[in-house]
Amino acid sequence: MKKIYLLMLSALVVVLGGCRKDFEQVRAVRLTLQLEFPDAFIKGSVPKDVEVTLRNNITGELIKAKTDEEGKVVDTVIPGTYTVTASKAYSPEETSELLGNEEEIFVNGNLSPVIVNEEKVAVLKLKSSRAGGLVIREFYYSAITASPSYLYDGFTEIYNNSNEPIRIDSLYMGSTRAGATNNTSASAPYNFLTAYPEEVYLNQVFMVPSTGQPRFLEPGKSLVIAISGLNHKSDPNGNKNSPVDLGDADFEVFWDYPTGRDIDYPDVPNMVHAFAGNTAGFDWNIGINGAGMVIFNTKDFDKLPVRFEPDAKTAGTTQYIGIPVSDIIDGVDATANATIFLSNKRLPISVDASMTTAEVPLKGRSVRRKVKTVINGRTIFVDTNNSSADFEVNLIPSPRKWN
Ligand SMILES: [Ca+2]
Ligand SMILES: [Ca+2]
Repeated sequence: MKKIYLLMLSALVVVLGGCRKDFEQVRAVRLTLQLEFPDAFIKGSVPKDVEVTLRNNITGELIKAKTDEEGKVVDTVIPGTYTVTASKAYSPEETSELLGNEEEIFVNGNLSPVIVNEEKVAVLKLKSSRAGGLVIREFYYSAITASPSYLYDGFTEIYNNSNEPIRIDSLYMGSTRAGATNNTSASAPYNFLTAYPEEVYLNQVFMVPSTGQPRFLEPGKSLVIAISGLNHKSDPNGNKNSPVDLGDADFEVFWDYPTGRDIDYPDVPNMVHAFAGNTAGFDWNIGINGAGMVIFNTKDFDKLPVRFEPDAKTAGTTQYIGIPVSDIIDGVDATANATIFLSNKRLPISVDASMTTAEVPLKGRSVRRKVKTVINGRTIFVDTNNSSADFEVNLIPSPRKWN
């Protein structure tokens, strides 16, 4: 028996010797990720216990780890191309030791692509952002197929995830240019991210109307904003395949295009149309391949910069308005499917460290935030400013239903 093993072993050595290159390609190598806090943090602070996810871009395999006492993750991985994301939420008490002031914050970061051929050390510089009490709880953008496709039953639901009422009159919401179906599409990169990393560029912005009286959203309550405020399932203007009734939405988007094709539903009040980057389409076409969706408050909306996309591969007439990242309350970077690289994100890392997806367009699916816990009947949703961790697919979009 021993002889046979020896023979087999020597045969193996010959085989391996003959294709040494192939053998080396599958040998696991050591990857060290060194995380660093933003410069504003107190000198010597170390990002300990930060959740780090490594995704193999080819196999899709996920490796999850937490940083050690030195802010490092050391792992052995098979050579390949990886996407690394990191995020952690800090309580006001924890933040006071790191930044000096007491407020709830997030730190986030990503590296993509990380090409690992041999032993490698990569540094991931984190960014921080404030935690807002308002979050996007659900985002339905993927629409349905029903020859022709029906694109008007989308909605965004905004939720008060805090324990105090939050003012919502004059709250803005807006979307970036739509996502692409693949990484090689001309519309895949969003060149604003490299040129203006501290701003979010939007092509449509709407605002909750203000009557002069403060309007509050209570803890555990939500605001449903419909593309069009009708019962899409039963209304003759809807489509029987739609999964949603938005006849009781809090607001709808009504845009009186020259085409006159959008309908103003009288029972649902209208959002104020604050900015239009173009006038194509018949309603707010967010895009069945997703987009970055954000909510924000800003003081001087009229003074914000308006630009064309720098070095755009697809020249167009659309202009975009730049919102400072510091004004953003919450954002979700929704994309067409799980193959889209982080380099084709629409939102900066400090707004959303990664992306989420309804996986397939035209199947009536949404993305929704995962439930973290329920305290005295009030649901609290996961919020780490990292949508791949915070969100999940909802097979049947469910406005105002989460338990
Ligand atoms: Ca509408
Ligand atoms: Ca209306």
